[in-house]
Amino acid sequence: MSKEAILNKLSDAVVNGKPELAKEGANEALAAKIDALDAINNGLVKGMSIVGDKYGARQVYLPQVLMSAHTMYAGLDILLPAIPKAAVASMKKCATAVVEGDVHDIGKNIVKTMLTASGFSVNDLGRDVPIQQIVDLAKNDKLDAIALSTLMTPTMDGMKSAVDGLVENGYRKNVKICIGGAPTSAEFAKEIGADHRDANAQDCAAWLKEVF
Ligand code: B12
Repeated sequence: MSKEAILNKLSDAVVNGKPELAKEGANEALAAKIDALDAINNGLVKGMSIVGDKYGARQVYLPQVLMSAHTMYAGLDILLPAIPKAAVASMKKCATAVVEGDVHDIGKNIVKTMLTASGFSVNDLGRDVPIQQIVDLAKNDKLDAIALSTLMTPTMDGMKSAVDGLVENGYRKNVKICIGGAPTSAEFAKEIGADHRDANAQDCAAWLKEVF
């Protein structure tokens, strides 16, 4: 099978939400000695970007996005370990988290997917994440960016506490803080001292790619 055919197979598998085909394509890519990062970027990620654009244009809906994300991760599980350490070390490090007190993580999972698809090394902390854990991890792991999510008004303060905690531990100037979720706004981001707010995951990934 040609390199192009394998890359198209990976992209189509993600667009159509076929995890078994993504695994098959990933193994074929490694067997054909295709560079793992190339197979990720020009195969899996190409497919996920197509789905992201269709989602933004309301041509596909949440279940398809989640199935495509699941498929991309099925391929990533095989290809990520094959990326040379040096290449991983050069990737910008980002963490995603739904702030303390909030269990709404579907949106955050799409943010995680779009950041991964944009070439970031993403450490997903999950949901209802204690603010201190976010603040400590940022400094200890020397993160380049943090993407915080909340869908509830009562838990928005957790985002301000995260920013304040990073000011206190002296790491604030080293990390970009992005926020999102329906109750948040660009004004709120400014008010709490975060760097950026976006309504959707793709725009956030695009903004972070631009700033780095
Ligand atoms: C699904 C859902 C649930 C599920 C969550 C399942 C899960 N694993 O996430 C369950 C049933 C568990 C749930 C529980 C509750 N829920 Co609820 N839930 C919803 C619902 C219907 C959909 C949210 C969703 O997933 N949308 C789909 C995703 C894809 O969209 P999204 O999250 O908005 O994400 C997109 C953008 O916002 C953005 N984004 C999101 N995060 C981020 C982060 C960054 C950095 C960026 C850039 C972008 C970004 O990008 C995403 C995709 O592009 C909303 C109503 C609504 N329509 O929003 C209510 C809602 C959020 N829930 C609400 C409430 C009150 C609750 C409960 C307290 C109810 C109760 N009394 O028990 C509990 C909360 C418990 C807790 N401690 O968190 C309220 C919040 C009101 C408020 N403003 O405070 C809402 C708005 C419903 C309502 N109208 O009252 N909920």
